[in-house]
Amino acid sequence: MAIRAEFAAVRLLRRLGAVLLACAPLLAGAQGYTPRPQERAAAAPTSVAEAASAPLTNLPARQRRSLNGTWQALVDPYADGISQWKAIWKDQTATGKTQFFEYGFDDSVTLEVPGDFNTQRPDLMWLEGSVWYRKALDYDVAAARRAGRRLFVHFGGANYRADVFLNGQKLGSHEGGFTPFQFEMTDRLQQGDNRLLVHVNNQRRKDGIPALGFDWFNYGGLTRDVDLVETPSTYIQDYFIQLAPGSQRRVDGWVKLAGSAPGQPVRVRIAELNVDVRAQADANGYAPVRFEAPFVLWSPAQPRLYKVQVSTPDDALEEDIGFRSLAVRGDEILLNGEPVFLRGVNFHEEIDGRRAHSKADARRMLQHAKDLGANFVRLAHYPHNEHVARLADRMGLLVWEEIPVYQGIDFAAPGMQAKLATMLAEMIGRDRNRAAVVMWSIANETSPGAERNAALSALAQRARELDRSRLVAAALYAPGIDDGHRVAVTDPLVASLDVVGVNEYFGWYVPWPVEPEQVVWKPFGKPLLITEFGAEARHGHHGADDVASAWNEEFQAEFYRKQLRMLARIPFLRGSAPWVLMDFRSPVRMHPFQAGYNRKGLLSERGERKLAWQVMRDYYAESER
Ligand code: GCB
Repeated sequence: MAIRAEFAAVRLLRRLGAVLLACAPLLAGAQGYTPRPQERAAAAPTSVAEAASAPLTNLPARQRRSLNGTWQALVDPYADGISQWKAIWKDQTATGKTQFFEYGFDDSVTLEVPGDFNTQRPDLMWLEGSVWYRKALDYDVAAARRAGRRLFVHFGGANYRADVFLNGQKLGSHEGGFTPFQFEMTDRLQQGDNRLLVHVNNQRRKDGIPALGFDWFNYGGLTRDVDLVETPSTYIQDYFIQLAPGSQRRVDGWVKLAGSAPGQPVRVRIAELNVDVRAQADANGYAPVRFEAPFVLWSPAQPRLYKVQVSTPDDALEEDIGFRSLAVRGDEILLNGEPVFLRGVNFHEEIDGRRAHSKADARRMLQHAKDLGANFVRLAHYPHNEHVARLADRMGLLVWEEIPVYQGIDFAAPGMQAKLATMLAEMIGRDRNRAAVVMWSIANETSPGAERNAALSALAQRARELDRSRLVAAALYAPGIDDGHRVAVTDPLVASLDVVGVNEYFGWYVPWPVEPEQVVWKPFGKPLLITEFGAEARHGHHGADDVASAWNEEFQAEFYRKQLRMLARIPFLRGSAPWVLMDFRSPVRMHPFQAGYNRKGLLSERGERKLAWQVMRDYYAESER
């Protein structure tokens, strides 16, 4: 009911666009924040404290043991094992005659990790609740300790809340389904057999991010890679090696060390460019890294990456990193100093009717985007797994990454601002060295109001403090119509953004106010991306192109032609991203033609092309010329 109510509200909001438009100035509570260039230059780099709370960067380069594979699993429908009035479930087997436990892992079912639990077993398909995972772990911890090594368990993501226990002791908890987290195990691991227990709960929550209603499948479980990572006692925890804003040659970054003696020398090398820079970490482990080099700049046409080596006397990591500059000039987006048009597409982290999680999955999705002629992808509506950004770096696709601040967020909930900030920091922390990532999006379709305006403008500012080298964006609700044909974007959040995304559904949720070419978009002095537009069609259904309710491909293709007629007449349009690349599961789409899928895909969920695919493909081929 809650979801339906939310979606009904959203649809109503769309219909009331014009009314909202008129009220927007009244709804605007906080003033937005637009940093002047000099403020940007002066903004301090990421503080040590934030870097210290971030998980280990560059996991692939580290000494690690994958904990992926088959885990034992117990479904706990009443969340009994984590209830406050009972003992927390432990991995135990009765030893005496009078001892018994009313749960047990020994003969439990199994689940593959990474992977959502819903689609691995038919009885879990609609589960929104608790599942416990168990993994036995045999590690030579004595040798690691002798060598002064530290051991962490690292999760790429677990939806939505996770509680992690090792040998019956709690390591910690994490909230948020789409960002990485880790716990140290150095002193808790035993020589020989160890038991890792992870309780994962994917119940939707009013104070969650996202909250109760969203238009995608709520896949639960250990959806991403799990690793045991070994580091030296003083280790490279994180680094940021990207060009300084406004420069195409100068890197202005830092390396952050953590551990017992963080004040160590740091070295950064890029052999191909004869870069060999040394710095000294301060007592907090923070070493500024500044140098200039004649980079071949990264771009979609030439996604050039350099092997960057970061080392200390104890630790060494290598990573392929690209360098490119990004700026906004008036209503233009500049990539390496040149105006760029973003030929984009949206997609969810879903493939073959399950949560996508592997490099192969990521490659398939990104290849579809390439085949469409895209140079840009919007990862809807949450950070996707790390493979996606890493592959985008190699394949030459610009990326919009977004935290799941989606529609009905309860901005007034206690602790919400801290939760937002943490999620943002976790997303930025993971991908800030990816040249492909050009925009951090702080929200999708949130309604203006005092609390929301204040929360999101503070979040935009936070994003800039964490990373001055990228643009801050959000996707806003469809604007209203003035004078019968003028579209005005009046959301006060615009003032806080570098790039403004607008989701509009003229011709689908709302009727065209006038003919597409008569619609006039009022300029607002910033780059505009149409971050969503789309209509539903079931692959293989054919019929008249003017009957939406028939769910046919001809209607969808005609919808696209009309949209493109409007887009061609927006002088400050800097890119578009159709909603959506592929049909995706959604429990709020239960019309018989939808059958549990949002059918706005240009491709079916099996990758079959609908007629609209070619319309969009032609448009992108044309705009590339
Ligand atoms: C939107 C949302 C997206 C939905 C889409 C739709 O505006 O941002 O998550 O799936 O509309 O299909 O209604």
